[in-house]
Amino acid sequence: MKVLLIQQDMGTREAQVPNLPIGLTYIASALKNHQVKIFDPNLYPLSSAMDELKNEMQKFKPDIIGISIRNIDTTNFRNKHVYFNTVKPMVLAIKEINPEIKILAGGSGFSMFAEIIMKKIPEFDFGIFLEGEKSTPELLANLNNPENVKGIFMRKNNQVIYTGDRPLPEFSEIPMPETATEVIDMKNYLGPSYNIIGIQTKRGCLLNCAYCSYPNLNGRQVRLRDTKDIVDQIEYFINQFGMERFVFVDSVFNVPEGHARKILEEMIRRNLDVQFGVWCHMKGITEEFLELLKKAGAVQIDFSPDAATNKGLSALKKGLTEQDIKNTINMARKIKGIGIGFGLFTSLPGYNLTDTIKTLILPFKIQLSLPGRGGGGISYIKIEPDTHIRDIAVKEGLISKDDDLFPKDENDLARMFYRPYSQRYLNMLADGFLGMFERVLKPTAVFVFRTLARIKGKKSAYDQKTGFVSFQKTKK
Ligand code: B12
Ligand code: SF4
Repeated sequence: MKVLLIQQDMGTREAQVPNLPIGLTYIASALKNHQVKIFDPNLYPLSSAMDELKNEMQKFKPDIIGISIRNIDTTNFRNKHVYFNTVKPMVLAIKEINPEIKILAGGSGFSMFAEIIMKKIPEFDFGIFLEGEKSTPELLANLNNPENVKGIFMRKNNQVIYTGDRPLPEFSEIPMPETATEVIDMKNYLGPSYNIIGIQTKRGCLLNCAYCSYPNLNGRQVRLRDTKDIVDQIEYFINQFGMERFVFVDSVFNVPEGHARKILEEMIRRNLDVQFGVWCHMKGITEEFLELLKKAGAVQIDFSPDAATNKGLSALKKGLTEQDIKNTINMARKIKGIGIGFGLFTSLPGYNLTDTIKTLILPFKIQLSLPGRGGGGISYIKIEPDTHIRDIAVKEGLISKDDDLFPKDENDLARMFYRPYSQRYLNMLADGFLGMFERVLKPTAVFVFRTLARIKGKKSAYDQKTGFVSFQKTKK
């Protein structure tokens, strides 16, 4: 069969560099017996993307279409945007070219709201729940008997039905993501940010943070991939496409640590000339491990303590204390020339003025300890389905127990953040402070650090995500 796999259009071209659609490259590798092509509308200007898609359909003449719905919204209170609303217009454009074509949906955003999306977009014939490497080829082989395939949303007698759970695929057995030029043009993803190309070393997360949907999407057991295979993949990307930077997309890279260590040691042994970004957990992190990361090519290490105080850390079930944060900052000070980011939330269960102030000043402490290369981003928790924070929000009357948490638009999205009424004054304080930080303090800090970098004769890199400047060496 001819299968056209399409990435969701983000609906905006500002500040968003198109990421390599990693989920689709894995699906394409699972569909080796079919003729597959990946189309990414985000590579084209917004005004012409749908025409490009129609052209692609006319040229390739697919028998079936798959759409990846990765993001529903920004999950960011200070930049509220609903991405999902571009999906229906894309489906209608597809149907305009071929009204009979079957369309399947998949992706993490889809899986978080599978039944709702199937109901909202009746043109979707099928939905692939969770990881699709096994279920997608099985479905294509059983299009006349889809009910026999587990892990599928489908329609029967005008109702949406689910065919039942299936085990998540064994990650070590899944082939390397498909990157053949007739499937996807990797040259489009060699941009200046390390966030564009993702490399996955494991699936699943052993931790259980109160707000997080990752374990619902990829399981609470970790499924590791062979370390040699991973380094082979990185080396192949470097040699084949000239990849200079990438990001490890794992939930946390250093859990379990032995696996991460083997990958880094192998990268060093092979002397790979590449830079990367990575998320690490603070528990068990050592100066020696940070050094190893740097030696292997890490230019940005992000931590998600998520809370600045013991009260918040315990409410979020992080398994961390304020001391762990301090220790990590102290260790990071000794590892020079590398960006260190800390993700934080304010407005956590039970927060008072002291907790809020401690949260607001932590990014400054980080900046002072790691001048020009340390950053802390503060946001509010977006309440996602099937998470512990959702149960707390229901108990506290913040949302109703029937709330499907699917945002219709930006106004609707606003109420889905954990901002309890009892903390309204604290949140006003935080909003004012964060607004001032965005408009005044951050641009000033960026200016100062860039000037310092210039005086010191070093290159500086400004990170859009963490909003800070680092002195790391950047490749041309
Ligand atoms: C790594 C990551 C990032 C990295 C991506 C780096 C890169 N180059 O790939 C960075 C930091 C850049 C990032 C950014 C963002 N992210 Co992010 N990200 C993730 C994370 C942790 C892993 C994604 C991943 O790589 N998975 C590995 C691949 C192989 O899996 P997959 O894509 O899910 O694909 C599988 C299945 O979904 C399915 N599938 C996928 N598509 C299709 C299509 C078809 C047809 C079929 C059949 C099957 C199928 O099969 C695939 C193989 O098994 C997820 C959490 C998660 N567990 O999904 C969040 C997540 C997807 N991100 C999220 C968000 C919000 C964002 C941002 C919008 C944040 C922001 N405000 O800027 C941006 C958007 C960027 C963009 N352009 O898309 C949210 C989305 C939730 C929501 N409510 O919308 C998630 C779910 C995290 C969360 N908060 O819960 N992200
Ligand atoms: S926040 Fe990170 S460490 Fe915590 S459960 Fe989610 S993916 Fe795992």
